[in-house]
Amino acid sequence: MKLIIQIPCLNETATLPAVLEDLPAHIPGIDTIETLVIDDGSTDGTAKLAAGLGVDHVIRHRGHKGLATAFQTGVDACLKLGADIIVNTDGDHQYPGTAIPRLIEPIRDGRADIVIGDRQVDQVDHFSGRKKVLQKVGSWVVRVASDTDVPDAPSGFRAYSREAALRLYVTNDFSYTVENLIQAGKRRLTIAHTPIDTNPQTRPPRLHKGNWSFVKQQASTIVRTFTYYEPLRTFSYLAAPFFLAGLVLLGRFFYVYALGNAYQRLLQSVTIGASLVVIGFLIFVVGLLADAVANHRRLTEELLYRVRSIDSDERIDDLARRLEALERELTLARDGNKDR
Ligand SMILES: Nc1nc2c(ncn2[C@@H]2O[C@H](COP(=O)(O)OP(=O)(O)O)[C@@H](O)[C@H]2O)c(=O)[nH]1
Ligand SMILES: [Mg+2]
Repeated sequence: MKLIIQIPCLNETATLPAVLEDLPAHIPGIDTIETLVIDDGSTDGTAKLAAGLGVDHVIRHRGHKGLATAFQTGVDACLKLGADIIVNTDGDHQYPGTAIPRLIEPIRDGRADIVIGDRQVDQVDHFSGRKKVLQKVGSWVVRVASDTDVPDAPSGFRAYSREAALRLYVTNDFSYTVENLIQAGKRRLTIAHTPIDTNPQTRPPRLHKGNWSFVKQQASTIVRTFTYYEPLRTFSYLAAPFFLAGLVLLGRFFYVYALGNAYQRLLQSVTIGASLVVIGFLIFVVGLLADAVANHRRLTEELLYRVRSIDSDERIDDLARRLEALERELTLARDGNKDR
């Protein structure tokens, strides 16, 4: 079994040595452990440092593309390099490399597709009270949206089986953590979690400017991803208040009308009620359209899975190489024949 530990980095020369130092050299049941640094256009020489420190694979984005893209670049590279298990950890030394053997255990033993390192947010000393509450509420929303029971949704310390890595694909530019979880939950992958301690903070988080921007971006990712997977439910929830309010107004009118009372007073509510019912109905129709789009997405996901499986299959690379060699030999033989 081959494990590749990937570390997306943006200007991490100060902490990368400590991160690498902590990584395990041997894990029972794992034959090979390799490291991969994805340098997302750093300006401090992170890629060079990584290569100098003996990182097995270094990929460099020419410009800065963001963490979600860097993560996906890493996963695709790991698949091509033949990883059976992929671990992601951060370059700021937030997560303990020494916990990796425990993190991958459920995947190695065939009990899970994904394992999330649970920082036990309550116990992180450098998180403010407000940040802890936000993290907890956020994780709860993700649990509901993804039908899973992960305690720490935005944790970047996680392990993926090859199958899970092939199944999941990040499409937003901001955060892979939440999108991957909702995709995984909706596609019924098995997600486990394991408690981890975190290292003392080495520098403030850079990914987002404060709690508010974090909440806004995560909320947008959650709503959009959830809508991709549950369009009809989402649009039915949106349509329901309009539809119900409209029905109440119309019902009241018909009730008064049926009793033979003075209904002229209520004519206005007929107009408003009918409009609300129509609006509710139109929102529902949009939901039907979104549902059709979602069905296409499902097919596209399946295609993507198969294409990526082929694309990262070493046997196919090997075949292509042998074919090339054969072609070369044939050309040589033909040229030789011509000369004679
Ligand atoms: N590729 C990439 N990585 C980033 C970016 N910002 C942060 N990172 C990396 O993502 C990881 C987590 O970033 P960090 O600033 O610690 O955010 P935190 O998750 O809030 O602690 C680290 O390994 C960073 O080097 C970015 O814009 N692009
Ligand atoms: Mg961090």
